[in-house]
Amino acid sequence: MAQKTLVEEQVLIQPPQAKDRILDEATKRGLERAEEVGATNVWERFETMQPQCGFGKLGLCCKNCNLGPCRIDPFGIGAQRGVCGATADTIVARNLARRTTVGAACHSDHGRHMVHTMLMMAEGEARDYYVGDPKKLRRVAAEYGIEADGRDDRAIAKELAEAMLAEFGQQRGEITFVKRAPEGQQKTWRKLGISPRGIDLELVEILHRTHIGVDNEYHSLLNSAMRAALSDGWGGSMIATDVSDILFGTPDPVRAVINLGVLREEQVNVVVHGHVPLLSEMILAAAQSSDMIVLAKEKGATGINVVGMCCTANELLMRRGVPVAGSFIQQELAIATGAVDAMVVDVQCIMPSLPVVAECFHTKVISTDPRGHFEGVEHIELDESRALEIAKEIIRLGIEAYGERNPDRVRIPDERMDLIAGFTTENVFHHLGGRFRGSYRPLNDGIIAGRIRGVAGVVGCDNPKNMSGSAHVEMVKELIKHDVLVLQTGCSAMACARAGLMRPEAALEYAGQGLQEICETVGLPPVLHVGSCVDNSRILTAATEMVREGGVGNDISELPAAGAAPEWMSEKAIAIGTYFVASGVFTVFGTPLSVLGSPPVTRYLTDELEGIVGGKWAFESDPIKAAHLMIDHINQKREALHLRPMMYTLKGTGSEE
Ligand code: BF8
Repeated sequence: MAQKTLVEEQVLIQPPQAKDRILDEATKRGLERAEEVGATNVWERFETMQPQCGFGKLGLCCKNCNLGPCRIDPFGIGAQRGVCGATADTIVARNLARRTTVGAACHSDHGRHMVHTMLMMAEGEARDYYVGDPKKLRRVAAEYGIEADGRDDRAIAKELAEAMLAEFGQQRGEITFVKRAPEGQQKTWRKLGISPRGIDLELVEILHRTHIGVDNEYHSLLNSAMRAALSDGWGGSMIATDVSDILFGTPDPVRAVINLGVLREEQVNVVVHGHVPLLSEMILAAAQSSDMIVLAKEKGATGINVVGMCCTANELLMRRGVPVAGSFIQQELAIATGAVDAMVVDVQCIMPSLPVVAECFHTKVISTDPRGHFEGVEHIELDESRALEIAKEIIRLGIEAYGERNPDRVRIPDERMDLIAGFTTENVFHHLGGRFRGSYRPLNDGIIAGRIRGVAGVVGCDNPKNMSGSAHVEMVKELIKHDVLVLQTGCSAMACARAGLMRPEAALEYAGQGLQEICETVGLPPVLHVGSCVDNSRILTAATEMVREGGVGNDISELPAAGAAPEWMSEKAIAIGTYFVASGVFTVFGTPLSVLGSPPVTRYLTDELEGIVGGKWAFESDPIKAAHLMIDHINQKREALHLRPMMYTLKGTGSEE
């Protein structure tokens, strides 16, 4: 039988039963329990939604104006233009540009919120916050040209916050962190006219361009989308990461535990879920205060157990070693354990179904961000001027709910896994060199000598469409087996942590001999957790440090490196993929972007872009094949750099591959 084209696969092939592809035991147990109690869940809804809209998958549906909705026939038989006259190329490019913009806006608004709080702290209005890393404050301030000598932290923080806030509305020039990128990337962006000028400006401009009858040319639309994404990667996200480090401390490697089994039967369980660490840090502090602990004990609990969900989990994990209850796909299952007393949510990736699942139990869902509301959910808004007080109010609700918990309905899966997290651009490769060789030299030397083949960033969401976390695990195992050191963020990091890949022992169990030797020498896992999704900015700066150290490429596109999001689902992942590609990284997504309806757009993204920005996209749903696309790319880069052949052959095969 003739092989199906990617378009036919998207439109005609039904995905296999979503539930059958769950790898993680706790997730399986959790889902069984959700089904037992009749709680709605993402797998059931995914099945109900089949078949999903083929026009949507291919990017061929347009509802930007009221001449439509229009859709273009992908097989060339029906309509080939929308009512306004837009072609498939225009429609597909406009849709992708808008989705990129939404993702970039989420990260950037998160960054703005962090900066705004830093300003309030500096002006004495947000008294529960303080400068957690004065050295980083001074380093970042220097990049903004702010004088630090002889000034106190708050004065510097105020000036830095004002300078950063101004970059959101900046109309001319370039945002400051563009200067962090290697020269090669900076030149490419300027030549192509995509160096980001101001964060909000780039996002608003895409909304303008994608209105009916403005930008109708797909190259122009896609290049503008790259500019918007760069304003996220080297702007909003990078600001979010750095200000989080300044306020709450730059992470250091920390041991922790992950999976639904971190919930505690005998304690008040408070799950902090979402993205912005401003309230969750306060909740953690409140839960550790003696008045709250006394209150919890009065209700019969032995204590208060704060655990994380989604990227809020990554933020608290990285800096405080707080246990991680779960990733995106596990959020409903946490409630279905019957052991969650309060689930505190802010923004992004919070399933609208949570209150419905919570109705089956005693769980109190509490929304806290002015941007994020739910039907029937109590809203207690974070007011930064009395953050700790609000955090205590929320903890009190959790303690009250604990009093209503029915112990007979509690089923906590007994699965939990150790991990090490807390790696950053500042510390990650210093560990490879040991305490006295704080530079990227050992990493670059390891690559040059053929012990480490290269570096991969594997990031993004988990998704029932692509195997509910197992695609991450399969891909990452294949990469480390081939001596590729893996950096991870987001829910991808959680999937691999659950599978034990973030323990130092994982090097012995799964890594190729070269990577294993290096990991064993310095006691590192072969898979490094570098944080939340805004912390993908750490991967950009780590790549830049590798370039700066020398010997492995003159810019990011020359590095033996690749990126992937095997199970992406969020528009933020599109923005991340776009700024990776625009920064010179070959990037593989597990399901195609919704662009296959336009062969020219697809060709531009997956082929021609490489000659323009140095990076390009690939789409591959099989995680092993996807890993080999990355390995092949890394090998090509090694050859171009005339690096030595890999030092060891692959165990048991007698060949390098
Ligand atoms: O920002 S990886 S599901 S939680 S979008 Fe969301 Fe995706 Fe998880 Fe974090 Ni990122």
